[in-house]
Amino acid sequence: MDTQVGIVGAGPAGLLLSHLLHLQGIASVVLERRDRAYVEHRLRAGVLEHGTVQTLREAGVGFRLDAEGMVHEGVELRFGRRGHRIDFADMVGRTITVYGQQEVVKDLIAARLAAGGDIRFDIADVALHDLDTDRPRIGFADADGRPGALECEFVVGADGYHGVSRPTVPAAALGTVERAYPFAWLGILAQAPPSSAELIYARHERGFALHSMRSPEITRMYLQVGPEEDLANWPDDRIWAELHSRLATEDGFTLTEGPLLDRGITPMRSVVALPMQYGRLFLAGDAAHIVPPTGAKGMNLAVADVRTLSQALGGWYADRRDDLLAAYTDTALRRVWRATHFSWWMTSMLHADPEDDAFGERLALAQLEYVVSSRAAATSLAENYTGLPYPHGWSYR
Ligand code: FAS
Ligand code: PHB
Repeated sequence: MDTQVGIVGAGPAGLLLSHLLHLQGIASVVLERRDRAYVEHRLRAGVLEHGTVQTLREAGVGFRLDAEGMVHEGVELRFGRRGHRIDFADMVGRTITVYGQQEVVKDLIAARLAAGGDIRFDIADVALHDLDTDRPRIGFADADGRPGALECEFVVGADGYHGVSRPTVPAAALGTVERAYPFAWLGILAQAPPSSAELIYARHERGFALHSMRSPEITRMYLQVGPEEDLANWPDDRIWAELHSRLATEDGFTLTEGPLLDRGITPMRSVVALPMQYGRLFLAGDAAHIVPPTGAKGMNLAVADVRTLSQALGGWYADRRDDLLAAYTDTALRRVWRATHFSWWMTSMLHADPEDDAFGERLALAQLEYVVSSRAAATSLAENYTGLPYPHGWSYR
């Protein structure tokens, strides 16, 4: 046997799992198709739930996060050209931290390599074999194109929505439930100081806009666009004009512009794989589920999956327990479906649905009015957005 756990994918899910297994004395190898620079600079999520921050701290990889992350005690919902703050700290006593996903990836790679971890970049042609036996195998070509294979005891597919793991499972053994949303997000990264201390989620008749950030010098923003929108249709001045329009308020909110450092369009979809395991293969993170980014849940769900899976694998290696492994899908999906519903709810409330009628528009506005005028409704948003508490008794040691 070459290693105990073979992990496909060096994103947050694969890297955190490898680290949590290492803390339990369990060996793993991470196989990543891209190079290190790519995965450490790929622009993705920006908001860490309360529990994600705690998990990274407890696992000893939260030092830079604590030094550089921006702790936020609330967010603003903006509609009808007026802002309404949802105060997380007051309502649920929890916060979020703004810290780019690529920074989490850098911290995890550094921790694994410092501990002598085995992360192999530029790996091609990954293929999974014998998943329904107790000696699953991963075939691949290494960075020099030489054929290789890893014989493991478990394989974890942490290779994202477009990875090879989920499609390897026989169709009869795994299905997906999906929802495609009739819009996408155009995201930009601007060299400009944020125009607000906290995130602003804005509903506007022209479409949704989100003001976020990465540092006191870098603003991250998004615009709702059509599902098939072409980035070529969006020169800088059109992007800024649309952001100004959708974020404008009666009291004269001003948006600071700056050179664009990055731009991209992300489709909006929800997908959940059922089940999240097959034989000795376990799926974690985007390989198992995708949520629209409106609820800032994608990366946080990946962390939650890995907390559950690392504890289940730890139980197997420590006491040959297989109950936690057998329960992985059910345990993970409780949180996945809660986050999927919340992401759908936030998306429906804040986006101008082109397929909706005037009735639908009024329903969304009524929901927004209720959330900003009812402590009970605002508390529900706060507890979901900051992340529901994890089940008690988790430990990776
Ligand atoms: P990832 O996709 O991060 O990592 C999978 C890794 O597997 C990648 O490094 C990939 O290169 C590798 N891989 C794939 N196939 C492979 C193969 N065959 N062999 C070897 N390696 C392979 N979430 C939010 O919460 N907020 C956001 O704003 C947000 N924005 C996003 C923008 C974009 C463009 C995308 C695609 C996603 C966004 N997400 C966002 C969701 C995102 O953050 C994911 O939830 C998060 O990356 C999940 O982490 P992983 O499951 O580790 O998957
Ligand atoms: C981000 O900062 O990238 C971000 C924040 C909140 C979201 C989505 C993305 O809901």
